[in-house]
Amino acid sequence: MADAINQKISNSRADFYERIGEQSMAPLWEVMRGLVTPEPDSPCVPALWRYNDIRPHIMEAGALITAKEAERRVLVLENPGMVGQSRITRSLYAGMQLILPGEIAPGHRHTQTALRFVIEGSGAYTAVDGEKTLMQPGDFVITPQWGWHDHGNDSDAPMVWLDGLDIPIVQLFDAGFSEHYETNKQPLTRPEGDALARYGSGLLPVDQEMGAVSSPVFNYPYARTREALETMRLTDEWDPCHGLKMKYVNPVTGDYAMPTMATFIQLLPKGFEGKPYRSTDGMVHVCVEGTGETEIDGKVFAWGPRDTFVVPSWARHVHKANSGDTVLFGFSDRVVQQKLGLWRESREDC
Ligand code: GTQ
Repeated sequence: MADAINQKISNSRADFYERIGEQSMAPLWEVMRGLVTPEPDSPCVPALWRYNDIRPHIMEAGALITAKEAERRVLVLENPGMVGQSRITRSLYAGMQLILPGEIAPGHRHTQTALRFVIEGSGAYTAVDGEKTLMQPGDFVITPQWGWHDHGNDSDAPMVWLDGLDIPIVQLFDAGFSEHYETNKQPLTRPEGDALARYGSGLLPVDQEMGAVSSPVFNYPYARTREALETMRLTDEWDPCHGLKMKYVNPVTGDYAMPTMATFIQLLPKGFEGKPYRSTDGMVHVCVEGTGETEIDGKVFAWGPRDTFVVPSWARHVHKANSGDTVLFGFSDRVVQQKLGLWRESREDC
């Protein structure tokens, strides 16, 4: 009897859903639980890309297509939980870009913001808005939204860098525009190092306005960053979860260096054993120096120099450094979440 009644209800509901579907409507109560969750329920899974494993494929791509034909010769680091979606977390894209000696990646611009984190090679360049910067391993380089940029390699060895872009965020807003530059290379109007001297030396032009959302410093050289970490460590004050962790900032505003991606550098001293931590920003890490491991939701990922790994939103994790000092670069959408009042972290209940 009860079964028959339930069947009747279920049939009339199915019939109702079909009829309202024709009016482009749907019942919230059938999907509510997946929409408004008690805590983040991310399709992103923890993952590690060991550079030694992926490098042969990156080099193989170099033999299959030129940087010019590909426009950007990049192997996307796709999160295994979101196959086919060209993203490493729900909100961020990452890929390994290769430029061989003598190649150029032609000029273009787009509303997506990009960061480059140099993994291998030395002396290839990126030109942004009339200034060229030569890149070294560990340098963090910014391509601001809608800025013309082209890349090239006048050195005699391949260069590989990690691209981080806010492609899924721009997609979310349907706000993507792009265009090609009329020639491969843009004209250079400022000498190399101008931006760093003008904006990254504890000085600013006297009438500098607050305007731009991205930092005018577009290369944060690793040599400077590393030296800063080395001096700061002398005070011997270590965060129990993060070791010594700093954010890259826009010197004009004091905010994060880019509007959609927060970037970090972190020193874990020899033998560091972190306490558990989680936050709502899924974080992409690159190991620059040292070796260590990160336990993410109970699974251990052991990494070394040039390896990339991703910690999903709200995943409990613990960093450990092995016998040497370790430096980790990181990027996430924390800057956006903080602007929207969404960002949360927890050290206690995880
Ligand atoms: O270098 O401009 O990995 O436009 C993806 C899209 C790099 C770039 C990527 C891009 C670029």
